[in-house]
Amino acid sequence: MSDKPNPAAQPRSIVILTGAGISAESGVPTFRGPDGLWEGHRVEDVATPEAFARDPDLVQSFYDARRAALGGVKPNAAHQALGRLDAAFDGDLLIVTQNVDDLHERGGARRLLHMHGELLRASCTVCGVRQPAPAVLREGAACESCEAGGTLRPDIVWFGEMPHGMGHIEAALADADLFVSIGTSGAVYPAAGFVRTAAAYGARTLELNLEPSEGTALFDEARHGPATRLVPAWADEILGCNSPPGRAPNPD
Ligand code: BV8
Repeated sequence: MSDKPNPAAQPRSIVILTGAGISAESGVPTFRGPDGLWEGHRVEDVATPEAFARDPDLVQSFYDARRAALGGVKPNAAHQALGRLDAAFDGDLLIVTQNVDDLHERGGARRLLHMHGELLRASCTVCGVRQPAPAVLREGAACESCEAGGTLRPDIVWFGEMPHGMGHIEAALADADLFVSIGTSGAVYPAAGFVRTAAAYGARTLELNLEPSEGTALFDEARHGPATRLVPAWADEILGCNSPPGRAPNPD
């Protein structure tokens, strides 16, 4: 039996996992839309080291286009609600995002970890140092830190590559008494397994998603609808501004 206090009342340590669904209402395409294509590409053709080795131009152009598109999108009410929660919640909080856009930062999140990398960063193909990305990588950009004249690739974790920050994430999951998954299909590991890890350490688990994810049965509770409606309401619950759905507000 977990010795953690009932987090439904007031969690003291929260881990939040977000996926493409939290940015969908900002106009950023999700990965597994109805046509199964991702901005006109098969994932295997643009999001693997083999694809990059086979056709670096195609892969660099794909990420250059997505980097350029960031200028045309803005954080939505869900990003802003997590920014508000981050500023006001005085317990431990870690927002782990699978997303590579910068909408969480622009929405005010600070305690944030991009486990799949960031569109606005690049890494050196020789020394591996992660650094700010120039607007365009396709024409070839030199690494700013190594003498070996390494060229830059997108700082994106492709399939088959190790996600960033796994030690930090695992420690946070072990300590969490509440794990919340927002806007992710639960299709990609190791992120899709975080709910099991958190539950095994005694955390309460909550899914906020447009529709049931592949792992929805693993959650103690699931609420389905658009993130811009569910996330602000949930953040207000945590900050004590309103009661969870289905429960009468506290009489006193
Ligand atoms: C690794 C690049 C080793 C970034 C991405 C067989 C079984 C199990 C695992 C594997 C297997 N074979 C291979 C693997 C491992 C593999 C994997 O999981 N493959 C899957 C396909 C089976 N994983 C890896 O290779 C990972 N690395 O395993 O390394 C390792 C690991 C740990 C420790 C040691 C060694 C690397 C994975 C990262 C790959 N990179 N993309 C980029 O270009 O952007 S993954 C890609 O999918 C994105 O990063 C994205 O984050 C991720 C998950 O997608 P979602 O974010 O969930 O998006 P999706 O479209 O799927 O779903 C959106 C959801 O939002 C939907 O549910 C929808 O209903 C909802 N939604 C939509 N609108 C809204 C909404 N919700 C709320 N409101 C709305 N308005």
